[in-house]
Amino acid sequence: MKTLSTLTLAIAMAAATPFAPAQEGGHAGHGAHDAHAAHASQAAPALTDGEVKKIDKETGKITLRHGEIRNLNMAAMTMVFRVKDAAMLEQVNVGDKIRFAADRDNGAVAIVQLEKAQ
Ligand SMILES: [Cu+2]
Repeated sequence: MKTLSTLTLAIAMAAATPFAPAQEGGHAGHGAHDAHAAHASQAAPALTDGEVKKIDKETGKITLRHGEIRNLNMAAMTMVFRVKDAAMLEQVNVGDKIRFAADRDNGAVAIVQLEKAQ
């Protein structure tokens, strides 16, 4: 069962891959990002504590060990998230303690807010 769902996911991701290469070479010009400028006025889900385990800038994904995410009904675990804005990945490093908000974005879970924990 686990193997099957993993395989299905792999196929789904492979099918979606044409997205990623379109970004190659497009990473110039990332200047000074103010980590706090992204605090939007929209009502965001409550922040969850996490720790960065891995960052994949190529695919816009981040692996987090996270606490309970109440708005997603998700228990604490380590998992890979997609980030809504790739610039979020520039703000953190592996090993950082963070606070983040994840929500469903077109049916898939994505990190919609990310900040370093102080
Ligand atoms: Cu999770």
